[in-house]
Amino acid sequence: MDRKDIDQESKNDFSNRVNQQTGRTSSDKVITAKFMTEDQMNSWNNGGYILIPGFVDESFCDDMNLEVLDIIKSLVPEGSAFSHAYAGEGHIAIREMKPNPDAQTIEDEISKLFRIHSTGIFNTFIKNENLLNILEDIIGPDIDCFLSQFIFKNPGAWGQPWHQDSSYFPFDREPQVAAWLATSEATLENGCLVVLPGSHKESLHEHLPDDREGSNYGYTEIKDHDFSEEVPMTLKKGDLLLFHSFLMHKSYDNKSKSKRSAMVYHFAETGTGFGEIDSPTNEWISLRGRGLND
Ligand SMILES: O=C(O)CCC(=O)C(=O)O
Repeated sequence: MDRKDIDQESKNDFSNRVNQQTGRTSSDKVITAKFMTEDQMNSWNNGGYILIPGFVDESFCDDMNLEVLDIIKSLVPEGSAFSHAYAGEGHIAIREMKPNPDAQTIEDEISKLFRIHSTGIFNTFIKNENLLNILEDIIGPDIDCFLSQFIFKNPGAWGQPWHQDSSYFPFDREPQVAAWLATSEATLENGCLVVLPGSHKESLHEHLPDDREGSNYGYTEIKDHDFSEEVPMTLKKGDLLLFHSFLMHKSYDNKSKSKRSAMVYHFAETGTGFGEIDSPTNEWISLRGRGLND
């Protein structure tokens, strides 16, 4: 499929589906915490996110950045025909809709690689006990990881507009929790994440298609809100940001000359209902609690 074929109509269809959930609300509070610090609990309850500096070593991030290249190279062998998406061995890679003019290799053209949390180092990360402890305080004792994506954010790549992740998750309970691991430094210039603290207490807003010509398929945007209180999350390599699936967030464009990479996971309570058809990018893996005995 050519880049031009992801047209306005398919973007409108996507946003219509997303908006069937407009108005849904979620609980915002952790009342008793077994593992979180008081500061973490306040940050979650008031802001909708928790920042954990230096959660993993830089070398762990370097290993992730290398392992992701192996997957891309096996998914897209040299000389492969152009495609908007590549799928194989359970993984799905999506090309950047706005091409990087300096691209030399296929990974310079890839936007995101989905469904890698059952593999290698990406699977090791989600078994981290410190991570699971905090998730237990938020989600409860039965925890699944259902979605993962490595975001390459190549030079020139556009940021993702303001959105709430739950607009992508038509589930029967909430919240879900995102874990956004900076595998490179994330700066104002290279496209760090930006959050609107406290917005997780609001309902799901209407998400309209991202109207920038050449924006990635699946990008939608909240337009009925004041974002003047936005807070950029400039992170060092190895820092982890956990956030509520109703938190409004976006990311800046990458105006730098290097990649701004991140490994992003989403967690939910085991047994969460996803309706009749689950998204092809989801894969439910139990990590703690009753799902381990099924
Ligand atoms: O990392 C980015 O640039 C955007 C990520 C994001 O908004 C998301 O994963 O929901």
